[in-house]
Amino acid sequence: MNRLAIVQSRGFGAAQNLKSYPRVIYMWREIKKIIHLHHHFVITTHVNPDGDGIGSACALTELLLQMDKKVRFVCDSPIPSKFAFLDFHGIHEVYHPQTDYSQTQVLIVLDTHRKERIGRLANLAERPGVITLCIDHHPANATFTSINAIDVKACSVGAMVYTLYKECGFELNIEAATGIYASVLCDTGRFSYSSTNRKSHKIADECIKLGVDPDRMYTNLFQHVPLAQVKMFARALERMEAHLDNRVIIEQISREDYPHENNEAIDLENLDLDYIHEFNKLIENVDCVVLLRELPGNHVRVSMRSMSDLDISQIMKALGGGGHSKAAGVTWTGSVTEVKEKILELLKDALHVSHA
Ligand SMILES: [Mn+2]
Repeated sequence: MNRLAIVQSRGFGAAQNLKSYPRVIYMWREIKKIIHLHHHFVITTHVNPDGDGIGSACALTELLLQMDKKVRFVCDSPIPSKFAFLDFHGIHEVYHPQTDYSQTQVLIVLDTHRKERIGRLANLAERPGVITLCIDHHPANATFTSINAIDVKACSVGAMVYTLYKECGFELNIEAATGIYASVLCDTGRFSYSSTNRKSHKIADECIKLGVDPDRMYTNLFQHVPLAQVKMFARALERMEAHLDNRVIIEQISREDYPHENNEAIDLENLDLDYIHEFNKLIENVDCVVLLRELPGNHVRVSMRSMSDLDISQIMKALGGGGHSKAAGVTWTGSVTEVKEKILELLKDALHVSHA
């Protein structure tokens, strides 16, 4: 049985709850129809794009090119250099208000369904006559796009683009396979998260058969941690705290910990700290790890990972953030101490711990 896609038409508001829809409505058909009927496409993904957003955009670009469509990949962020190899046609552009997007007929949003996550691409989404599609795997209560394929069971959006490829009757080329493989590898934590399923391995198998080199992909995507950042992590580890019967680990990166090598300005907000969470997953018998990172301007970036059945998306939602059940976050305005207390309070309830 085909599993997929929650699709609804424009006008769907927060008043109606997506969850009240049958969990899975098979609606690639609608998306295929829109693709067939139009010619000028803009693909986008969330700001600070990750391997899934970029990998799935890369694969979708290939599909649309195979269908003789005009494709632009426009983001409100640059592509991190480690992902640049996925932009096979050099088509990625950072959104610019002076650029002419008037030919755009369809905007396809990948790996998010939230308007505020696509930055200034929201201007394009609001343009009269532009049809908006969304392909995403984050739990959604409402969307701003007209037609949505949302599959919370999909291991990555790249895996959903893989399905769309098959639905459209096209075979993956090596470029599409590379994008899809990258998306699956990144969003499954290299086949280790709970999102990893048979399909992720099946897709990987097909990509490798088409020529994707797993060793090279690993090197390209993951071997990028500067020594200065490892030293920063070492300082965070030194002041690591265990709370709630050692079930909760809290790590904190203070402003003075940030590396300042070559006096280069670092993009503190977008530091890639996945390697820290990869390390944290090795810790025995904990329910979750909370990484708190001081940002300029009285902000704290909170990123949480759950190692048990604990659904941390609820915790982050309570603080105004969001995410998946096992990986979620929020940018908090206030002090580290304040947000730490709030999180511990929420976790105490969630974990049914009677004492702190
Ligand atoms: Mn994703």
